[in-house]
Amino acid sequence: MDKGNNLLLAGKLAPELKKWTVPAKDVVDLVKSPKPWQQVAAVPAFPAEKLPDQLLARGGRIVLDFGETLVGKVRLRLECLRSIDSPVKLKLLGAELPYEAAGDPETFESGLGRGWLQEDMITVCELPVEIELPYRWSLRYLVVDVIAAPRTRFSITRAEVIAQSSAGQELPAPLPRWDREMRLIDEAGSRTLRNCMQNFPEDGPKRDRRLWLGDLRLQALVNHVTFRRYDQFERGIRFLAGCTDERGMIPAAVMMSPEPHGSSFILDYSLIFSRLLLEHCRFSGSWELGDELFEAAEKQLDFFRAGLDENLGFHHPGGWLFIDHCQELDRTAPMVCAAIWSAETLAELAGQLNKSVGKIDSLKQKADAWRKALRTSSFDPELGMLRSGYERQLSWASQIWGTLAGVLSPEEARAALAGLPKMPDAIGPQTPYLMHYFLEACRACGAEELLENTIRRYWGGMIRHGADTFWEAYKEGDDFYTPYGDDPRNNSACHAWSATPGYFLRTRD
Ligand code: RAM
Repeated sequence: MDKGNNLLLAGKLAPELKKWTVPAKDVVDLVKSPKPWQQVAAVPAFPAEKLPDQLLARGGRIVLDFGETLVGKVRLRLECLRSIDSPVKLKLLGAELPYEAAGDPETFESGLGRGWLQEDMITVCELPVEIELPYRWSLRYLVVDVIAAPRTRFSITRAEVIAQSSAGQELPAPLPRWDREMRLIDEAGSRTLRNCMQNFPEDGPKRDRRLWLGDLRLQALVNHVTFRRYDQFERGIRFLAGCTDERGMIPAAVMMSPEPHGSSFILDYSLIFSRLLLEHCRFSGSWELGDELFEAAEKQLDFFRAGLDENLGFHHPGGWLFIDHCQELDRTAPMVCAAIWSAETLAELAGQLNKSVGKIDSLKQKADAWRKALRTSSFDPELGMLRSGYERQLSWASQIWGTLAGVLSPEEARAALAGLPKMPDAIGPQTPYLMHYFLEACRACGAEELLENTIRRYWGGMIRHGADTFWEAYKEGDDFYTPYGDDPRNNSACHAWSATPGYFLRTRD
């Protein structure tokens, strides 16, 4: 595989970013009380058309709601009836959620870095003026604080976001077969994907603004039933292939600057590359890319095999195993399952590409041997569930991945998945990423009713908390959960890996 050529071809697939203007909808009050999600609600005060009547002075504050979460550049027009005797200084804070808008960035200490907070200070010496921020934010709310002002009051006469996406503004038409709740869920998923579709498919347009393999595969599913921009997914796949390390490991993430390069390596993400590739070929109908990258995808199994002992027991081979953002999660069983799933996927891809029978059989044999070994070491016949690791930990992740890998039979899987919510001691999911795989497992074993109820409960829960794009981290009942220290303001509230319910709704028989 020619890495340079992959990067070259990825470069050629750079999209045109489509832009549209969205004026602020309402001026809102941020009201703190125990009831709303994260204890802050954005309550409409008056329509934004009335902004010009709102005369501002030092200490003034305006909070704008753009009516939906957008990615783009903020543009403000400031006017004053007379000339001004001193400059206007405004502090701006862009926020995806009310809690983020209500917080003071000065109190932000932990997590991934204050730099991710979308704040800025602008100074203007003459009015009227139109200011457009030079960089993009991901926001629904904009907080404008007047830090300094002339003696004469002034007003914001226009506030808008120049929104952008490679997928364009329009969201797909609603689903005729589903009710209002499901349509809202589907729409929020499509908006999430639209907002992540920038110069390349990003994981989250606020954070990390990076190409992550695990996110890309889930985005590709939603893309297939919505925007169908397969060119952008070929671009993503080629970036990943172009950034493999010297051993041939496909990176989990690609950073674009100063030159595209792999930044993190996660074994389960590398194993998922085969699935991303097979599905891309199937969705786009073009199998050449599959042919080109088959060997690179197959190579990832070697990195898994490095962790196997002579009895096919798996031990942490070093590096990062993800599965979910959850410290106490034992990843042994889910990792073996991810490898089985990957080998099965490669066998399927090999079949499609007319590879030799020997190649297909050897992949299937590997999957079978790993499946048998895991079943023998980790299946608990009394519970009908898979356990993981030395401590024989029970988790959602093991049942989910055990279903996808066929370590659990469809009947066992249906019972196990339905039983999980009644087992408080089983380690639960922390993110919509693992919850996506719960849905995928439901589909794989024919548990459609559970799938539907889960979408209504979990993704519908975010909608009921006010979401119009889906979040990176969501633990039902835990408003302030974050995988990053203890301040949820670093969480992304528009995150690719949570965009998938529409895929299941739109592909339902
Ligand atoms: C976080 C992001 C990203 C994900 C990685 C593993 O940094 O949420 O989307 O893929 O974790």
